[in-house]
Amino acid sequence: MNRRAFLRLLGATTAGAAVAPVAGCAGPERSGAVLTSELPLPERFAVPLPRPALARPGPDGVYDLVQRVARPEIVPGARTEVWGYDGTFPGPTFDVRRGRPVRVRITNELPVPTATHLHGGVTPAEFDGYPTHLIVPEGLSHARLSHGGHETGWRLTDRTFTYEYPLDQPAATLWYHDHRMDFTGPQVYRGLAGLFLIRDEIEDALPLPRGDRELPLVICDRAFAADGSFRYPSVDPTLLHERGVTGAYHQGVLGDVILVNGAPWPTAEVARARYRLRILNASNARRYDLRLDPPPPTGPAFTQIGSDVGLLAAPRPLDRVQRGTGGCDRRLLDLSGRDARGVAQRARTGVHSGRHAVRGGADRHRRQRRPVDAGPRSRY
Ligand SMILES: [Cu+2]
Repeated sequence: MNRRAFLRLLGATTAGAAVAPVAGCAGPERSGAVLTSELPLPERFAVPLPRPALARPGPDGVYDLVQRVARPEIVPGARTEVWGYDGTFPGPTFDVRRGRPVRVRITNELPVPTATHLHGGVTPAEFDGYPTHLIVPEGLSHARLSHGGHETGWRLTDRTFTYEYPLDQPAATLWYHDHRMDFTGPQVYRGLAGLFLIRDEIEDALPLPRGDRELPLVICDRAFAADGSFRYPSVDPTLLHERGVTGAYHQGVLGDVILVNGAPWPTAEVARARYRLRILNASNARRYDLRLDPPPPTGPAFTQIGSDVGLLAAPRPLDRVQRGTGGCDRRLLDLSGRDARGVAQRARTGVHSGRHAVRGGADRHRRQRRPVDAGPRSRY
């Protein structure tokens, strides 16, 4: 095993520990509460790291995604109901180019209304996936929907809607996810999230690892019920009427199983070479502290090259990667790891304001931010 190495993500838990904000966003961070699994926890490093499928446009150039129920085997020996884009969790990865607009036709075959928001996308309001612009599945009458007391401003579309993304913005690692008013947290928890990668000529010109050396890592924690389903403390498990969570979970839900690309504590065999890691923290509330174990003897483990607004002006060496779930670029990181040996997560817990995660609604991350033009970027 001289030439190979393994990339693994550990996940021990120290419940209830408050963690200071890393940087940037205002607002207190508080701990969520841990929800424990009723299933025996899966063995660590027993399953290979999956790579999410690639989204592909149809003959008419439109990306067609159907939101539907699926029952994959996430924990070996059990079936878990997920609500996924194309029935997958995470959803298919978009790999698209700056300046080439894409259309994404979402058809909702789930039992609940949905909205899809491209996080970090510079998108016209019409296609932004506002929490109040819902795609309503067949058979669900508009009148039956609970609107949580908000009576105006709703826009309901039957069954299918085509989002148009101009992509007039620099290369960046973005993600798309459900955004339904009051139900974003539980609907993302059930699987409605995926990566959206924008590339451009500036990035093309950089000597970055590509192809197999570019690894998407969608990290999230989940808890499992005895029947294999995701455990979540919704007041109304149908997610049709009453919003909110029970008891101790108002500040966020922490699961006790760490999933990467939808697999529990997976392992990936990697070359002793640099990799580009596209990291998304898709957790409800958990923060991560990622490090190489053992740390490399010669300098920092990682080089940060970008965030969800694009590439940085210059690479930034990092010994560890801390990812939270709040606004700014806390969920997403684009980095290049050196001689990857293993990634250990000294897990800590913590939460952002909880509004986006638990209640949906007027989350602060959703506001549009103009991408920063990071200036000269050809230094590495
Ligand atoms: Cu978002």
